[in-house]
Order: sequence, then C-alpha cells, then structure tokens
Amino acid sequence: LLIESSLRQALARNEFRVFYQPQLDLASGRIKGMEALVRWRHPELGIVSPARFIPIAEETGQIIDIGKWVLREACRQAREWNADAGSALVVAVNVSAKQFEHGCFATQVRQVLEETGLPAHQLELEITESVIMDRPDHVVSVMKELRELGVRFSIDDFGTGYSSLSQLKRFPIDTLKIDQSFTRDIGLDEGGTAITRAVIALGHSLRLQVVAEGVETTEQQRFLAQHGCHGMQGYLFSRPVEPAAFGALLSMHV
Ligand code: G
Ligand code: G
Ligand code: MN
Ligand code: NA
Repeated sequence: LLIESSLRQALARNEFRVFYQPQLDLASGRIKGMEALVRWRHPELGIVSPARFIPIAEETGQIIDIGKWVLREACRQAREWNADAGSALVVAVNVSAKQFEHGCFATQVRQVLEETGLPAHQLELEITESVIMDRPDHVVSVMKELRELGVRFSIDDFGTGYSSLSQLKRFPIDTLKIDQSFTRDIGLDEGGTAITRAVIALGHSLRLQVVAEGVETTEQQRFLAQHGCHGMQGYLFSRPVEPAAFGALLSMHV
C-alpha cells in the first residue's frame, strides 16, 4: 500500500533511475549494446526492484508514463554515449504489454527518437512472449509500424512463455534472448543445456541474433561461443550499473 501511494509521486519527485547492463559480442569480446533496467530510489524504502513495482504500475496504468520516461532517458543516454565514443551501441528497453496496448505507443516511440536524436536502429524493444500472445494482431501491426522506422525487437526470456513457433514467424523479430534459467543449466542439466543449444540453432536458421542472459561463469561463456551464440549479458562481465560506471566501462572496452 505504501508502495502504491508513493509510486504515484515517484516520477514527479524524480526518484527513478536507469541502470545499464552491457551486452557483449561473443566473437569480439566488445560491448555492442546495453539493456536499460529501471530502479526506484524510494526515500524510505531505499532501492525498490522493478520486479516489485512494475506489476503495480501495470495494474494502475502508471506504467504508461513510467515506461515513456525510461524510454526517453535510455535513448537520450545512448545517443550521448554514442556521440562521445563515436560508437553505435544499441540500447535495449523492456516494454510491458500495457504499453503496447496503449493506442499511442508507436507515436510515443517515434516522438522519443525525434526528441533524442537516437537513430531508430540503435533502439531495441524487448518484449516477452506473453506480450505477443496477448493481442497478436494488434501487436504485429504496431511492431511493423515501428520496424519500418528501423526499430529492432527482441524476445525476452525466450523459451519460458507459451508462444508457438508458427505465431512467432509472423512477428518482425531481430533477436532471441535466452532466459537465464537455461543459461544457468549449461553443463549442469542435460535438458537445459539441450534447450540452450536448440535456441541458438533456431536463431541461426531463422537468421536471428541470439543473446544469452544471466551468464555468470567462463564455462557458460565458452559453451555459448562454441555453439555460435552471438551475444551475452550477465554478472560474469558486469551487473547492471549506474550511468557513470557504465561510461567508465565503455571507455575501457569499446
Ligand atoms: O534488473 P532487475 O532485476 O531489477 O529487473 C527485474 C525485472 O524488471 C526484469 O524482468 C526486467 O525485465 C523488469 N524491468 C526492468 N526495467 C524495466 C522497465 O523499464 N520496464 C519494464 N516493463 N520492465 C522492466
Ligand atoms: O526479465 P529480464 O530478462 O529483463 O530481467 C533481467 C534481470 O536479470 C534483471 O533483474 C537483471 O538484474 C538480472 N540479471 C542480469 N544478469 C544476471 C546474472 O548474471 N545473474 C542473475 N542471477 N541475474 C542477472
Ligand atoms: Mn529484459
Ligand atoms: Na530475460
């Protein structure tokens, strides 16, 4: 209850922060992009995890404004880093079903890209299988509209949802993100290892990029590289960090 009432003021009080987790290209070892992950610095509760407040924000509808703020901040920051470093990092932003359902989502994204000057192909929107299966016809039309601008799409937590492969084929997707539950199983559990290998192979045959999440060990990294996974994210290289720390990482690794 405390969370619900203070969430209403959090945007106006400037309590949200965006952290960034680097995404590495497995072949070159270079940073090719970053995932934006929102944090809430509550005056009394301290840092509140999005796992706690995003579901509430979705229920109350506040996710529309919070999501737009995160999107603008992430695009602004990506544009600034790319200008400073002469790089072309792609920023990945998580999007809720509620944002997609909202009639103006494509317009909002277009506005944010114009305002911030980030090239559309340097923005990747992360959606889950449930976003897609929620209202497939509506979602596919919004995705196609944004895809025409150059915006990229990834499927987050791939393999944990209920989307069918025949459905997925209809959507303009660029990247599959292997869920961290599968990454964790590499070398430990036969089933999980087989799923990871299968998702990478699926990505290759559909000409999609494959990015593994939750990479924590060099064994996992080696396995993924050997099987032709394109990218990785995880504590092995870096946790999600605040912008200043990410800027420092960039100056060493790009
Ligand atoms: O980084 P972390 O443990 O805190 O993220 C927890 C969950 O919150 C993850 O599932 C992540 O996708 C989600 N999340 C983080 N930032 C955002 C955001 O800006 N929008 C949405 N919709 N979800 C987010
Ligand atoms: O649902 P989504 O994939 O967007 O959520 C990403 C979540 O995973 C975030 O909460 C992020 O902080 C967390 N995360 C990122 N890298 C690792 C990792 O290597 N190990 C674990 N356990 N969590 C991670
Ligand atoms: Mn994500
Ligand atoms: Na995920």
